Amino acid sequence: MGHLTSKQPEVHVLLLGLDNAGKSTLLYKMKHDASVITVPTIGFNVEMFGAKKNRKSISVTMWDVGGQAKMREHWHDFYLNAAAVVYVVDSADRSRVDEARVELEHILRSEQLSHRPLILLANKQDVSGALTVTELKDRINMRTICSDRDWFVQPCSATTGFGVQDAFRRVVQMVRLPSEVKENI
Ligand code: G3D
Ligand code: MG
Repeated sequence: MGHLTSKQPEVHVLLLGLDNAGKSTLLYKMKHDASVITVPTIGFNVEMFGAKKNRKSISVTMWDVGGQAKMREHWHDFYLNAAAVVYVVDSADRSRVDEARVELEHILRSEQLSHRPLILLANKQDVSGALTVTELKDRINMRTICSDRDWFVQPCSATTGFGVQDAFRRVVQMVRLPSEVKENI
């Protein structure tokens, strides 16, 4: 459904990742520059942002779909219109990196998301002992699993705000507007 009053291009971005990765904290930090107390997301959170891309105003809608196992089966419902995927990883939880990788591989196999850019957020960098971007890139095997798309790994901390605006700027830079996608069909 378009907004009849506005010609502003709209893009939808998926914020995915395991439960407890920090997706909801990140969404609210991006939107309000505020730390909010999050509760495990049942269903989804959604926020709209204004941004500039190629000197045009665009609107970016970010969907934070609950990460618990029982919600993951609904992720594909949100894939259809997604212009990019932001995948959030808890860099401080070494015990779940493999689980995060397997889930990401599963997401990337989705037909609807083929060639969509992937921005991997190495979250919780404020925690001492967190995996660095380089370590995470290796553990997640980014070069191989993202060989067919644009990708970028951004370190951040959703609680302190470190890297959060950079992450948003990167998303805006990497998404393709609906008009650009059509031209390439
Ligand atoms: P989710 O939406 O991906 O499931 P949440 O994750 O945003 O609900 O965050 C899960 C927990 O991780 C929260 O802690 C939240 O405060 C914490 N968290 C999120 N991002 C960061 C970060 O960058 N650094 C640190 N240290 N913690 C973070 P609680 O204790 O409320 O469960
Ligand atoms: Mg949540």
